[in-house]
Amino acid sequence: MDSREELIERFLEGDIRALSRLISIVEDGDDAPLHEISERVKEKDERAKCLTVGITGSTGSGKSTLIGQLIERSAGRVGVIAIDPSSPSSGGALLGDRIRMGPSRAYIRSVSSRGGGSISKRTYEIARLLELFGMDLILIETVGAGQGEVAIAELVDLVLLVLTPESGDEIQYLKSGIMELADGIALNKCDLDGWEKTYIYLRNWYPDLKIVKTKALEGEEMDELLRSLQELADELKKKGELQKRREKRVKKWIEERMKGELIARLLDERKDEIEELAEKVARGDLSSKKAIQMVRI
Ligand SMILES: Nc1nc2c(ncn2[C@@H]2O[C@H](COP(=O)(O)OP(=O)(O)O)[C@@H](O)[C@H]2O)c(=O)[nH]1
Ligand SMILES: [Mg+2]
Repeated sequence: MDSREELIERFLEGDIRALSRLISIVEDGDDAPLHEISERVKEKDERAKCLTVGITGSTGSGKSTLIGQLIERSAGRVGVIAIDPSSPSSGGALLGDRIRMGPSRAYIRSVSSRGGGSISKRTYEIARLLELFGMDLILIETVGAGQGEVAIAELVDLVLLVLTPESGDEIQYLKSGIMELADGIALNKCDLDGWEKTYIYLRNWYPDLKIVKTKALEGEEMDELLRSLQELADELKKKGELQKRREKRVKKWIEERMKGELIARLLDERKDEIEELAEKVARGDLSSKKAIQMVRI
């Protein structure tokens, strides 16, 4: 077994196996390596160049296929987080927990959503490790209609929604407010009949959204999609929106962590006192109202 210190050293030297090991540690709930690494990486430089994109949509819409194509075409290093729902999807084989050494050197990681909606609780931390490792592009694949997409928007720079012709997804998403969270749409499977109708519908309802017609299976329009993502990021950057989103998610994360620390410390310090008060209430020697008042002091 390598020591923590060794793992971190190797991570900083660009060892992808050390990255993988550290992700496992962080995934298990230990933030220490993340804090240590953030302090040692020239963070501002890393963050300025990495783009994090949430790719969301129904199961079978072609998200994994699309991601595979983007990896092939991306000039930089790509990190992928595939958030698995409990049931394995057809994309499992493509986006398994393995290291893919294509021309662009991508790292793909599957994480389970652990029953907590469609987003793993540790997605933010894993994405941060990928960012600090020096990825140029991070793609986070999520499934689910509803809360999942809402949560993903808080973790990424921009959200790409993958729709397919005549699936009716757009109607369902319209109702749940997901369309409002999307920065762009990939209308995938445009090799299928009926794509025009869906495309026109989307164009009419969302004139301001970037909509790219794709055929992920054939690898068509993938350069166009990559370009669109970059354009979207540039536009958001110009408006100061990218920075705002990034600051918001760091703030939320660190606030939660600090609160957690504080609560743990207080509970530890006052464990005996709490137990004593609880026993008094249980015996009828103290009212619950007084116990609450006393613990506040
Ligand atoms: N006809 C067609 N099929 C596609 C296209 N893209 C993906 N698929 C197929 O759709 C199925 C689901 O794709 P997958 O990438 O696993 O979808 P995911 O569940 O959203 O990740 C697979 O059988 C793919 O081969 C496309 O552009 N056209
Ligand atoms: Mg998939």
